[in-house]
Amino acid sequence: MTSTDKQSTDLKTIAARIKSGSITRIVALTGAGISTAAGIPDFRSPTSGLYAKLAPLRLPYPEAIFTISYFTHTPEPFYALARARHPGNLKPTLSHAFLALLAKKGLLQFCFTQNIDGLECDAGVPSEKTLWCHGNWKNQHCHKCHAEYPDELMKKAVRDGEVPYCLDEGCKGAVKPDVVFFGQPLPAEYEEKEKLVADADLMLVMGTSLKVAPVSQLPRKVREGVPRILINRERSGDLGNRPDDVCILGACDDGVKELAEELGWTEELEEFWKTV
Ligand code: CNA
Repeated sequence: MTSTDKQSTDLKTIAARIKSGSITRIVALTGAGISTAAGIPDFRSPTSGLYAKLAPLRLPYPEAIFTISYFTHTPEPFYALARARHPGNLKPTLSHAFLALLAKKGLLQFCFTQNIDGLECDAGVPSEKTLWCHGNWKNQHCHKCHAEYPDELMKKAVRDGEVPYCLDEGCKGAVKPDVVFFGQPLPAEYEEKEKLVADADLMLVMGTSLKVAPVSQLPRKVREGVPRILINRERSGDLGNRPDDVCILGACDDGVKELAEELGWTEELEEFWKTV
């Protein structure tokens, strides 16, 4: 674990400001890296990430698997890998629990997640404080006629790696979970919720490569002089470029432990995690 040292702000200072009550509006932005410890591979990690496993599928380009125009005529690759992405019965990680603890303490203004696994809410982050920027796996519809599709049949399709098709004989479109594919719009609330970033007094960015727009631009909307913390295995976006940035490079759960330690919340977080 290394914290970069050329910044004017450090973790201790930020923790002290949280403890003294001068930071109360934390906005979090999370990505696949907070869920890898729960057993869900991310996209871009070099050997374990999903994009590293695509060769046998002979896709024209890696993102095709999540691109709506490709899915409409070739949905098979998506379902060939759906099971690995959606294993079910997962326990939220310490990082998810930390976000829920922030919410419980009244310190979490809002959580933008790019994840579709729902683990933030499973940990206890209130749904009214969460925006699933890229949708989620809770429901599914025919991509053509938008008819609903039963959960049980969807679970079977994912388990078997088979494409589920619309039950309307006249349609027969491929069914797609309500996740946002490349080429699809973000949820309608995104534009409005985005404004909360400018009002944040701390931004916490965790487990994301910040490669997918427009969410990747959210950290840039934080006001100058407001601290931003990155907890990730590698640098991402422009985090680390501002004097008030703190980058904790390493595993998310270790970074969260470091922050919890500075806050004096170590035991409380561990106890809280056991209850989620
Ligand atoms: P990404 O592009 O795969 O980046 C993940 C980032 O997390 C990388 O920078 C990794 O180095 C880092 N990372 C991985 N594991 C850890 C760890 N344990 N500790 C610290 N850092 C780690 O994923 P993004 O979220 O940035 O990209 C956005 C995509 C990924 C969204 O559209 C998601 O829907 C999609 N995705 C979601 C899930 C999920 O819901 N759990 C899983 C895989 C992909």
